[in-house]
Amino acid sequence: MRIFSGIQPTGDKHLGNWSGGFRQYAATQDRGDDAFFCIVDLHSITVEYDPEELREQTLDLAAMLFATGLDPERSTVFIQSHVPAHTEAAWLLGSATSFGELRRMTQFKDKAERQEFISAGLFTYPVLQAADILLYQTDAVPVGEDQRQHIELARDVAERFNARHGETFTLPAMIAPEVGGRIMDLQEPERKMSTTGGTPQGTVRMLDEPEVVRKKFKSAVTDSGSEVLRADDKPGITNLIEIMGVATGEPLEGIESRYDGAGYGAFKTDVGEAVVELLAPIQARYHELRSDPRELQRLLARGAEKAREASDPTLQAMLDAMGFVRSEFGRNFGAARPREL
Ligand code: ATP
Ligand code: LTN
Repeated sequence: MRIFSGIQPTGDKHLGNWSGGFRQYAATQDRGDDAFFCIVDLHSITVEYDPEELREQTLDLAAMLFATGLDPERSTVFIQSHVPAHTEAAWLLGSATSFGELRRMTQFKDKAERQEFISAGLFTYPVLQAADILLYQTDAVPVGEDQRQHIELARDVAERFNARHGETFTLPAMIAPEVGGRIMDLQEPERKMSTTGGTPQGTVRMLDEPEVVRKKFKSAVTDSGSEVLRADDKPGITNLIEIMGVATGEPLEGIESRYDGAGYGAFKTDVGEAVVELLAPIQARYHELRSDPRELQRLLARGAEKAREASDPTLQAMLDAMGFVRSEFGRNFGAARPREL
């Protein structure tokens, strides 16, 4: 099965990203899937950013992807801007995406509210995401729940393109984890944990020191009552039970019965401890990998080579189908070569 997912290099990565992203990516290897993981630096320039930070954070994220379990022998990890097919395909797919579809995207509306300068790139962001996915004839996209609307758009665009120009793309499906597809902010459990849109105290960063992690869990907001049980009117405690479940792998019912009568205080301390234990080996591997940027660059260059090979046939098929002149006299469109003369 062909898998593709993307992750932004800007904004420190957090426990939500691990639960909806990293953890799922590593699981694809155990299933023997053919998987591509892309550091989407071109998406990160759609909001205000610092170029020097982007460069550093791109390598930070590469180290984090390997530290959380991706094996460069089994998975392809690469940087989006190293594969020009992504930007070419995004332009082509823009003609198969409607203004109305893009205007309905909730991520655009949320992010636009926080920007003084709302870039055209922020608006067309989901078209580039569709290009990312469709170029690889992707069967399944592991993401968190917040990406559902974007994956559905990619599917709609693929269907429209196939109907207009003939079968070109596989229709991608989304895979979200059954538990932990939407980890909530520890201070404001009505919104998702996020370094770009959450509260600093309610967001557990992958690189937070153990003491910081413990403190964040101790001060997590809980709900009225004292039962450790999941319920719609207990978003705080429900979130903590889910976090305990994904950190330890224990079924949620087991956690609830184990903490029957224990009270919120003891439970919060234990969830904090479980997360500290989860993060410790990841942080150690991360620091080791990050200390050798040359090796990271080498692995990423190899990933880009594999990604170029895998995506080029789709780009060629798109160009053929859309009516561009295909010539035997050298390059006729960007980095593309004619498929057959
Ligand atoms: P942030 O909100 O912190 O800016 P993001 O969602 O915008 O993060 P990425 O870092 O690219 O951007 O996300 C990587 C993966 O993490 C995506 O698959 C996304 O769905 C998932 N993810 C992000 N936040 C959460 C969360 N709170 N719970 C579960 N999964 C999440
Ligand atoms: N929009 C996603 C990141 C992303 C992505 C992708 C995810 C860009 N391209 C392709 C899956 C597949 C986000 O904000 N998390």
